Amino acid sequence: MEYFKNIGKIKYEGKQSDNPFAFKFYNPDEVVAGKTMREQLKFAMSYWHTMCAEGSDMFGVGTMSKNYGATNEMDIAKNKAHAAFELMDKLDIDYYCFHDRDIAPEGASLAESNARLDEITAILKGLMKQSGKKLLWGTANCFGNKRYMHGAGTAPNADVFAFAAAQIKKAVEITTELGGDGYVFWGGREGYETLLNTNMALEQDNMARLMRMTVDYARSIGFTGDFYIEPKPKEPTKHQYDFDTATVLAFLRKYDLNKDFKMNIEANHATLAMHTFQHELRVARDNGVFGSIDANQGDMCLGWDTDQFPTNVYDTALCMYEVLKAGGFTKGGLNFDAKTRRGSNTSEDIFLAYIAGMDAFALGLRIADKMITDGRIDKFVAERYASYQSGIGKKIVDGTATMTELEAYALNMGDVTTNISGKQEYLESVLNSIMF
Ligand code: XLS
Ligand code: CA
Ligand code: CA
Repeated sequence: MEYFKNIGKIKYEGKQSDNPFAFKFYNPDEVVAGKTMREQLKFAMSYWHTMCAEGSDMFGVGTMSKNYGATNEMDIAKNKAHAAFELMDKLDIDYYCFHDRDIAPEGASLAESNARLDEITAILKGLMKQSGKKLLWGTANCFGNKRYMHGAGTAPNADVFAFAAAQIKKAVEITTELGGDGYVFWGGREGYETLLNTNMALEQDNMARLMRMTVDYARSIGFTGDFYIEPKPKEPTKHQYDFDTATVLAFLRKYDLNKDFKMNIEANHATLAMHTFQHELRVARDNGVFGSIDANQGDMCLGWDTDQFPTNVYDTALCMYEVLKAGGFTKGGLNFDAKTRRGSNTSEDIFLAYIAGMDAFALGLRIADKMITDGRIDKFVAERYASYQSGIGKKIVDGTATMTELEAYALNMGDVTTNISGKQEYLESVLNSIMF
């Protein structure tokens, strides 16, 4: 059965093409910065937005159907799996990501939910074998069901914690069964609405306990992928514990989990935390925890998580600059955690949205490579810090300078006589000249 009948395989046609169903910048086999674009970008499809989300919001019902011609919920799930692989094949996407509840609907009991997961996992495994597609990461949806209204790992009720642990155990098992390269923790409802009812210390200790148990269990059953935490400052809770990369790093270090986890950085979550996407990536890179990316963008005029397909090429260029500087992806990749707008309600729109996002990242990669070979920006930054390469600066960096020595140096100097311009506007124009 073919689900997207009027759409064929999307091919690269180059930027002169006006065929909406063609890539203009993403040429999978072209080598950019030493690897093929396919290897550099490692695109993934998000099962939840692409295969499941029907466009509902808090003011209205869905505008698209994701039933794939079936009526019974397990038949829908089966058809969905086949449709997902057709879509990935047509878009030439090699990876996918899912929550447990995206692939199989929750049953009346945990045992039934698990049996449903086994049934769909077997189908996905077969489809992966046929197509060569891979699982970038799996995760558990520990936020949608009402039992998680006060959180999962950070719930005040130990029974909820136990249920979440059981759900995560199964999600880790199916991720392992499918050869997943990663397992994600996203905070879901792990945060709080008011400190008047919250024991923040216990909640965070418990979250760390759950993460430690998950890592130990996953390794014991042969999971060799990476673990990720995905920072987000707010939504659904007022305050999410995994606020941003810096906050998550402090948490991981406190609980001695920093060897086990890397970051999954989402663009829209960065801007919700009042950071740029590049900032979050830089913090991760500088601290050796850069892992994977949820590619999307927010809306400058809206303060919530709109999960739009990424089309802003400045952002994708600066993102790919960080990725290249980090040495490229290892087990991570670019997962389109993005959905079409509610008004873009046809399956053609989904294809057009992926093409737009993939082309925006392909452009970003091409520009990032040019930024690095052009060298003006890197050279400027290196020269800006040149005073740390000799004399007193070198002593500071080497850790041999003392306060007394620095005082003597400053007294002798009188005052600082040279302070070179930061040239922000010039650098922004350099970036434009590289881009256009
Ligand atoms: C929600 C998150 C979520 C994670 C996976 O805002 O982006 O979709 O990526 O649970
Ligand atoms: Ca995400
Ligand atoms: Ca998001």
